[in-house]
Amino acid sequence: MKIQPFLAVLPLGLALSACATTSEMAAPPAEAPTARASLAAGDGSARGGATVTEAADGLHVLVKAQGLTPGLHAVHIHTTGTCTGPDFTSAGGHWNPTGRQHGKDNPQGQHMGDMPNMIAGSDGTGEMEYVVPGGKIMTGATPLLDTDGAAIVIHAKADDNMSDPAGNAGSRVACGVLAAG
Ligand SMILES: [Cu+2]
Repeated sequence: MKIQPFLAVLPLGLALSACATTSEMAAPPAEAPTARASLAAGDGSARGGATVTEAADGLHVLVKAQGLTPGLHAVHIHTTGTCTGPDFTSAGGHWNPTGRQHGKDNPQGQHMGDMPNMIAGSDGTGEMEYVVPGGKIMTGATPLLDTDGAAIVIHAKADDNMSDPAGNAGSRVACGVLAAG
């Protein structure tokens, strides 16, 4: 007598899980996780923004900047999500969860936070797009937004893509804290 209700429940449970799987497959893909930052200079004036979107191949980073001196500027993901002006040393070093040295041209490189230089035009605006291979925003072994977060930093000079730990890129002229959403 006690076995009968149990047997009656089992097929129902299977039916429910089959239903859930079917609706999961039919539903559109979940919205990709994103993180955004508003960039500001040491005096608080706006310097543009950054968007990070998680995809199968890694983190797609798009930085759109304004108010820069024309020429090349290093752009990095720094390891701490704190932007205290005017020097922004609060953002720490480059995001480097894999313990590498700096620079794509460094045999011991590179940091996950290393990205290509941005070219600012004569109007002071510039764009930089890059994919951080294997990066995740909130999940995995090396989440971008770990307990102390992360920041996007633009430097006064170009990154030489080699010198450890920071590419000889000079002072930090803009910073933005990355936040999910
Ligand atoms: Cu930097």
